[in-house]
Amino acid sequence: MKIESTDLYHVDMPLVTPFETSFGRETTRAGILVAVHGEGLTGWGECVASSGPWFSYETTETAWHLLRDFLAPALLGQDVHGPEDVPACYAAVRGHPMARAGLENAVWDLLARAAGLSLAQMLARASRVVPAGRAVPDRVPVGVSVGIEDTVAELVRRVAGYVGQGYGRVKLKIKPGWDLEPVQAVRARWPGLPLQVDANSAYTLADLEVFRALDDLDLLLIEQPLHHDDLVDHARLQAELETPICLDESIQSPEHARWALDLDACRVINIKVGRVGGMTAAVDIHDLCARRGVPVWCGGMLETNVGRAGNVALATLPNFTLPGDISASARYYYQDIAQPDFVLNPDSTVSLPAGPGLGVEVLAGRLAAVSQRHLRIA
Ligand code: OSB
Ligand code: MG
Repeated sequence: MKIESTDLYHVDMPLVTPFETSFGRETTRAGILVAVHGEGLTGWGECVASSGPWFSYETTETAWHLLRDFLAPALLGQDVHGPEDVPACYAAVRGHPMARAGLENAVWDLLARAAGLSLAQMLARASRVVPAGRAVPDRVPVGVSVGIEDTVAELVRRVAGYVGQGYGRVKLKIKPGWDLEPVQAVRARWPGLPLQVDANSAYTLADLEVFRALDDLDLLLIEQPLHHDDLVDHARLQAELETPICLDESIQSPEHARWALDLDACRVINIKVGRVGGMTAAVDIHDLCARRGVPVWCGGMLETNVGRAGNVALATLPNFTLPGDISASARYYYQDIAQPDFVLNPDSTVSLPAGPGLGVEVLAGRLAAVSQRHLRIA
């Protein structure tokens, strides 16, 4: 498949519910939609870099720069046989995994559509641990990630709303000053609820007492408690806790995943396809963890239905044994730029869309309405 052109769309979309983490509150979410064209077909990818360098150093501006000046030009005119040929086109580029993932994932969609396969089928073929003949699941287990609220009462009300909608697993964002009290309140109200917390790197080893107390609350995992770039202190903390530590920010490549497991810095990994540089690396991390008996789950970055469809497909791989941060479309945006929407099934799953590739179609009018700029690289 010869890559004939690439389109970049810088979007900004209002969130249905503002989302607050230890690094701040977001009321809108920026991103870059990437379209690659070849042989009359189009594939879509979503770059999840946000407006500021908070979750990672990447921003929509740095990703735009990388995509416009380095990544899309390197891919232009290339004859791509498999998605794994894409990272090879720009092997010399260091870092910037979210920018790379936006483009690589668009090629996955393009090649899946060309082959008449769903993305989930393509991913199963790429994995080295999926048994031959395994049927692709038609749904994946999901949960909801709940931001920091102004009061514990508001948090409990928010969680009650999601539990009422049918979410069977809840993740609470924590930060110093917003940890034991809200988590204990939610645990007291729902003693059997599968519950986990995410600190987004807001703590240090000096906070050991907070983690000892969280250790008693029967949590599924504690996500990214310490520095975003750290593995050593996470290993020290894991040695003190029964609850598995799950790394998010610290794992930006398959190599980071291997180092983290070798150090026992975590016992679960949150795989975000953007954070690790694309589907190829995501499958590699999935396979590594499967071989080592370490569960993984699919993280989210408040994606549109384009990114969400990719996450749902990824989460069909067999070692995604914990529910993903893949909530229903209505939890994020009033009007998504791609359709169909994802809805929550009564068993706290979302279903895979039908059709080849991602299984969602971008609506040009809706995309134009939320696009701040558009660039064609041809
Ligand atoms: O740390 O998992 C995170 C959103 C933005 C940045 C970081 C994170 C998140 C989420 C959102 O938790 C999960 C979702 O998309 O539902
Ligand atoms: Mg996280």
